This record gives sequence, C-alpha cells and structure tokens, in this order.
Amino acid sequence: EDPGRLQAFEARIALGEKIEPTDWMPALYRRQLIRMIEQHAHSEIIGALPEGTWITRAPGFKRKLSLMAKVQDEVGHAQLLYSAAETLGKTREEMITDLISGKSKYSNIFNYPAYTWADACFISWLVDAGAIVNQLANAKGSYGPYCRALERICAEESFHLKYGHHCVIYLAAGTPQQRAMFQEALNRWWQPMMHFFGPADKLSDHTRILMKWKVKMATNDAMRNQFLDMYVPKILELGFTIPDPKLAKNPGTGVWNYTEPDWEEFKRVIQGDGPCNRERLEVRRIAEARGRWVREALRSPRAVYSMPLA
Ligand code: FAQ
Repeated sequence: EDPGRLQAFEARIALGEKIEPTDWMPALYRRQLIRMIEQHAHSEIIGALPEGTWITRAPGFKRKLSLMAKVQDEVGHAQLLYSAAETLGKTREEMITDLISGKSKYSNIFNYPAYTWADACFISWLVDAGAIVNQLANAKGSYGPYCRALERICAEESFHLKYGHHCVIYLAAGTPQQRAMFQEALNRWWQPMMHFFGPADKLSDHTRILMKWKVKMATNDAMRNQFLDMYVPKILELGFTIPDPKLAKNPGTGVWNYTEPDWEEFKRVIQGDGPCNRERLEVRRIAEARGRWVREALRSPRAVYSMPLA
C-alpha cells in the first residue's frame, strides 16, 4: 500500500475526521469494518429471536406492545447496519448467505435460551445496557456510515434500556417467586454477559489495529469494566446477588476484579456449538427460504404479473 496515502489517511483519523465510503482507505481497514459491522448486524437480527418468542407470552397488553416495538427496533438496527456494511462493498445477499451458512459470527449471548419471562427481562435491561456501552463509545469512531447508524441505534436502545429496567424493577418489587425468577435468570446469564464484551485484551486479535484506526474506541476489558461500574450497583440496589464471589471494585484503581469467565465455553459458542446456535440459524434459514419469492419478484417485476393468482 502507498505509504503516503496511508500516512494521509492516518493523519485524518488523528484529526478526528470521518472517513466516507468514497474516500481512500487501506484494504485492512475495509476488511475489518466489514467483519465488525456485519457481525453487529447479524447480532441484531439474531438478537431479535430470544425476545421475539416472548411477545405472545409477555405479561399484559402494555408489556406486549413495548416488547413488540423493541424487537421491531432490533430488526431495524440490523437493516441500518447491513446498509452501512454495504457501503464497503459486500452485498446484503453475501452477508445473509455467510450468516446462514455459519461462516459469519454474531454475538455469543444470543445462543442461550430464554426459558422464562425473567430471561427476556434480563436481555432487555442488561444485554441492551452492554450494547449501549459499546455503541456509545464506537459512535465516536472514524467510519462515517457506521457512526451515524450507531447514533440512531443508541437513541432507540435507550428506550429499550428504560423498558428493560422497568420490567426488572417490577419483578424485584414483586412476590418472592418473581424475585427468585429474576435471580435465577441472572445466575444463568452472568457468564455470557461477561463474555459479551469479547476476550480479555491480552487475547483479543483485532483490538490493537481497530483502536489505532479509531473503529473501536475502547478495549474489551475497558468496556466490560464500564458495564460493571454502571450496572453492578443497580443490580445490587434491587436486592439481587451476582454469582461471582470475587466480584469487587478496587477503589484505588477503579478496576473491577472478577472471576475469569470460561473462555473455552466462549470459543465453543462463537464457533457454532452453543446451546441454541443451530436453532437460531435454522430460524433464519427458514425465513430466507420463505421470503425468497418476494425478493425474486422484486428483482423481476414481470415474474409477479405472470404468477398464477392463488
Ligand atoms: N460474540 O479480537 P476480538 C446487541 C470474536 S448488539 C461473538 O476482541 P473485536 C443489540 C470476534 O469477532 C451485540 N464473537 O474482536 C441487541 C473475533 O472473531 P473473528 C453485538 C465475538 O472485533 C440487544 C474473535 O472473537 N455488538 O446486543 C464476541 O476486536 C438486545 C476475537 O475477538 C457488536 O457487534 C462476542 N461477544 O471485538 C439486540 C458491536 N467477542 O471475527 C437484541 C460491534 C469477540 O476474528 C437484543 N462489535 N468475538 O472470527 C464490536 O464492538 C467488537 O467486534 C467486539 C469484539 C467488542 C464484539
């Protein structure tokens, strides 16, 4: 790559300028952004599934309405992110093909089952909280289309967060059975939540280059720490316990100590062998197959006219 162009590109990034789709960029910057934005888009679309199954069972009309709006937002976020990734040259069809063939990754956390209503509440509150920590930081990054998508996403996620918090407060103030239900969900989701921010910095493959080019604005450990800082007090305030006896903040450094989550489990889950990976991808495959005629009809309007009326 031309060293002069690379230098000019890095100088723009250092000045805080946004890189736009038609600007020159190193091939690695393009590849890294496609990888990250595509995985993010897939996470939104797959993330709609565990909560989506709770729409019909959400307790009461208002909860159903709010959850339906939230799930719809998540799918909309995927659309925004696929569009941002497309500006870098990979088509939406290629991305969907890579998702359903198992080639592309998506967030570990959506490969766990949402057995109870409290699981759906955990996702709406704490998974969204984790997503916001990450997205607020990266919205200040260097690639224009991704940052603009993230800004819009964060605005919508802040509604999800309030909705999720409200759901959990309601359970916390409820019967012993309701409290136990959330505690049990928290116990099961805590480790996947710790995994959510990615491997420990010393094991992270991409952080160094992504931070250099301001795609990632904080390391995985820094994001995990910020999440713990903001949400551990809120969880404890509601009278729940966190299933990690080592969890404590070092008041001197502001750094949280915790039991290292099982990184072997993390690897298994992101490589396709988690409790729900097969089910999640199968749902997407079915949706892809069912919608194929619509996409074909859109591409070829004449095909619609020649279709026999049902
Ligand atoms: N899950 O070198 P690093 C949401 C992979 S949106 C799966 O540290 P990087 C909204 C990583 O891809 C949630 N895989 O990677 C919602 C790489 O594999 P590769 C998604 C993971 O990119 C809420 C390898 O491990 N958010 O929740 C994970 O520097 C509620 C090495 O890792 C985003 O995608 C993981 N957790 O940092 C929806 C935000 N972590 O590609 C519905 C954008 C790592 O070499 C309901 N992404 N890996 O094969 C990012 O900020 C970054 O990509 C990280 C990972 C921080 C996720």
